[in-house]
Amino acid sequence: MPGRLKNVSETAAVLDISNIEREHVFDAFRRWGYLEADLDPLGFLRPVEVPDLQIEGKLAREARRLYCGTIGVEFMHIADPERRRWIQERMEGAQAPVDQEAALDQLIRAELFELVLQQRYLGTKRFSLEGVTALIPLVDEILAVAARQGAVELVMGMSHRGRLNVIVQVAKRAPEEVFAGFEDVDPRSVLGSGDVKYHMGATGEYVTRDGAKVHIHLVSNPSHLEAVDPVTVGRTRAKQDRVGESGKPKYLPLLVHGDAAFAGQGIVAETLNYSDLPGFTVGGTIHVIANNLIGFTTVPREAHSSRFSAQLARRQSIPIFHVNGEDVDAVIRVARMATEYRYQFGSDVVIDLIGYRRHGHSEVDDPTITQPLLYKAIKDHPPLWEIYAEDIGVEDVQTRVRAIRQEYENAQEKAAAITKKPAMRELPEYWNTYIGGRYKPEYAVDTGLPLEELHELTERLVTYPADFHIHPKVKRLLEQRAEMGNGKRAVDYGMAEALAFASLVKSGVSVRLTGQDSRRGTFNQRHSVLVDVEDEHEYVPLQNISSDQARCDIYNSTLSEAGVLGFEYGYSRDYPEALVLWEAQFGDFANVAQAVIDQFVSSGEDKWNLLSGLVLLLPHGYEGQGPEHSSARIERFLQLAARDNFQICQPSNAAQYFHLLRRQALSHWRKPLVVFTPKSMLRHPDASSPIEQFTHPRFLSVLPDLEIENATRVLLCTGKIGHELREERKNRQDGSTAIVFVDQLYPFPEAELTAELGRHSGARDIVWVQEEPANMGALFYMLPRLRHIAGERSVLSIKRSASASPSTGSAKAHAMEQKTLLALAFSPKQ
Ligand SMILES: Cc1ncc(C[n+]2csc(CCOP(=O)(O)OP(=O)(O)O)c2C)c(N)n1
Ligand SMILES: [Mg+2]
Repeated sequence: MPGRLKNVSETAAVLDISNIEREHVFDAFRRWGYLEADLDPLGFLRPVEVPDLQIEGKLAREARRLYCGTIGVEFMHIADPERRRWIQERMEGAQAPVDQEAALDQLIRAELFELVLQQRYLGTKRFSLEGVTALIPLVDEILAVAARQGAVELVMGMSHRGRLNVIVQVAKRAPEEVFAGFEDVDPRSVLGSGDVKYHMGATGEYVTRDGAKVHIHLVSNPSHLEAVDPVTVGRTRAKQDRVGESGKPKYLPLLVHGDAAFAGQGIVAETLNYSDLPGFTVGGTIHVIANNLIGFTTVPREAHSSRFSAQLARRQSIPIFHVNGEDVDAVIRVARMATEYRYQFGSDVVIDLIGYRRHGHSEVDDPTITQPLLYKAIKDHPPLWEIYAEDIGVEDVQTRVRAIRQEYENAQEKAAAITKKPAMRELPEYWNTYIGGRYKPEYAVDTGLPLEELHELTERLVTYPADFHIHPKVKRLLEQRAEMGNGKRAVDYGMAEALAFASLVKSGVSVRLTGQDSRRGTFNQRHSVLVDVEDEHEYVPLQNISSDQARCDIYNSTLSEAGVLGFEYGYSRDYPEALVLWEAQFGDFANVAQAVIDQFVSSGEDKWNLLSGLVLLLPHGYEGQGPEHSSARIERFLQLAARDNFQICQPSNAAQYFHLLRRQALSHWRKPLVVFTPKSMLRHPDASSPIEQFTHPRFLSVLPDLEIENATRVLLCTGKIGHELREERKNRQDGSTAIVFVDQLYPFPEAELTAELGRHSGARDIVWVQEEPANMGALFYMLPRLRHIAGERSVLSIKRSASASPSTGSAKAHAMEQKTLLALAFSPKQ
C-alpha cells in the first residue's frame, strides 16, 4: 500500500506541472484577452497588442480562441475566486446550442420594422436600432433564462436608441400602435401636455421559447440620458418589497445604455453604486450598453478616457462582457452567461454589445459630414439578418423577409385609422384607488389622533429592550420624548415625525425614508435607529410598534442626490400605498437632483399621466451658515408649479408637520409633496406644539394669528422668519400687527388667505416678508396672488436685496441683515 500511495502522488506532481503551465498561459488570456478580442464588426476598434499575450504554442492558441474571439470578458478583477471560476468554466467549457432560426426571425423583424418606418414616415425621428439589432435576440435570451429562474417581470429602462423597436419586439405592443404615433392626431387632444413617442412607457407580455410568460415594463423616460436608471432600479425594488424578500428573482431590472451616455453621465456611477447596499439592492441589475461607438457626432476618443465606454463599471467587482454585435450566437451566449451569473450571485453584470449606427444620430441627421469614412464603410455594410442568414445557411430568407414586411405594411395601414393616441401600457391594480388631476376639497382627510392613541404610540417609541445598552444622550432624548407624548413638554419636530410614522405603520401604511445620514438625522433630531453602545447592535422602535404593523425602512443613502431621488421616485411609482420620503442633507443640495425634480417629480403626470406621492424633505432657513446651507430654493419649486402638479409646504410647527405627513399618506390624491423643513427651529419652543394639537382634525394651509384682532398691518410669511417676527412683535409690545404663516404655498390657499385677510379688514398694509433675497423665495409667486385677493389695499414686501448667491458667508453679516429685515417689517413706511 505505501508503494501505491507513492505512485498517486508522483502522477499528481506530473499533472500539477502541466497544469501550472496551462494555468499560467490561460491566466494571461483570462486577464488580458479582451484587449485582443475581435469586437467591432466594422473593425474601427482595433485589437490592442498586449505584451503578456505574445505567447506561442498550442496552449496559447487554445486560450486565444476562447478569450480573444468575438467575446472579450473582463472578470479577473473580481476578488471572489468562486465568481472568477464560474466565468472561467463558462468561457472554457462546452457551449449550449443556440436557436438560430428564432434569432434570424427576430433580426428580420427588428430590421424590417425600421425599414417600414423609414419608408412610410420619411424625415421623422425614430432613432433606429440598425447596427445593434442583436439587442433583440440578446433580450430574448435574457428573458428565457430569467423565466427559468422564476422571473415574472422585466423592468426595463432605456433611452431613445431602438426604443420603438423594443416596444414592438420585446414589450410586444402591436406595431400599428407605434405607427399610430407617427400619424397626425388631433393636436387639441394634447395641447400643452404629453410627450414624444420615443419617451413613453409601455407594458406587455413576452412569451419565451419555453412558453413562459414574462411581463414587460418599459419605464417612461425623459430625454435626459441615463436619468431613468435609478428610477428603473427603484421601481424594481418597490415591486420586490411588495412581495417580500423572497421576491428577488421575480423582478429583474434591465438597463440599456448608450455608449457615450454610459461613460459620460455621473448618474450611471451613482446607480451602479447601489447594487449591494441593503436599502437599495435588487439582487443584480443587467446593464447592456448598446454600443454603436458614437454619440451623436462624438467618437469614442472624445467621449471617454478609456478604451471602452464600460470602463466605469470596473470600480465594482462585477464582470463586463464585451461582444461583437455581429456574431449573433456569441451575443446570445453572453446574454445567457450574464443572466445566469446575475441569478447565481445576485450581482450586477455589464454586457457591452458592440456594433455601429446605420444612419445619423436621428434619421434627419447626415453623419457623412462628421464621419465620412465611417459612413462610407457603413453604407456598403449589409444588414445583420443578411449576414446571419448566410452564416447559418438559410436559403429561403427572402420569402421570410417578404412575409414579415407584409405584416408591417398591413399594420401601417391599420394605424392610419387609429384616431386616439394609444396608451401602450396598463397600470398595475394597486393604482386603482388613487387620483391625480386638480385638487378637490372632498379629497381632504382627517389626520388627528385621539390622545390615548398618541400616548400608546409614545410608549412604543420610547421603549427599548431591558438589556439594550443605550447611549446616555439618546436615553435623555427618549425620556424627553416620553414627556412630550404625555403632555408634560411641548412636542418637537423629531417626535412629531416619529408619531406620524408610528401611527401610519400601525394602521398598515409602510414608510420608507432615505437620505444622507437620515437614520440619526443631520441635525441630530431623528434617532430612528438606536445603537447599543457595547456591541453596536440596532433597535428600531418604529419597527416595534405593533405585531401586525407595516414596514418602516429608514436608510442612510449614498452621498448622491440625483440617483437617490430618482430611485425613490421610482419606488413611489410602484408603492403608492406607502409613504416614501427622500431627505436632502441641506435643501441646497437638492439642486444636484434638479433633472429628476424637473423631468420626473414635477412633470411626470403632465407628460406620462403617471402619479407619485413622493415626499421631498428639504431643510431650509437663513441662519448664517453661508450660501450653500441656507436655501432649498423655494423659488425653483414654485416656478415648476402648475395645474396642481405637486404640493409645496413649509409647516411652521411640529403639529403641522405631523398632520402634513399623515395627510400625504392617507389622502388618495397622489401628488408629490415638497416640504421645506426646519433646522434651528427643530427643537425651538416657538415651533414645538402641545400634544393636544395632534388631536386637531387636520393640517392648516394658513395659520391665522389668533392673538391679534383687527390689525392695522398684516405680515404674511412662511417658515422660520414668522417665529422671529412674532418674537420681535413681543419685544416691541406691538398690538396691532398680525403675523400670518402661509404653511402651504402650493396649491395656493386662496380661500384661507382671503378669510384671514378678511378678519383684518382694517389693515392698510399687507406685507409679504421673506428672508430670501428679492430674486429668490416666494416673492414673485406671492405678490400677484396677494394683490389679487387684497383688492384695494396695498401689498408691500420686505426681503433681502437681490443677490447672485443665496446668502452672505458671514454669520455676523447675516445677523445684521436679519435684524434690519425684522425692523423694516414693523416700520409702517415699508
Ligand atoms: C443628459 C443629456 N445630455 C445631452 C443629451 C443630448 N443627446 C441626445 S442623444 C446624445 C448622444 C447619445 O449617445 P449615446 O449615449 O452613445 O447613444 P446613441 O444615440 O449613440 O445610441 C446626446 C448628446 C441628452 N439627451 N441628455
Ligand atoms: Mg452611441
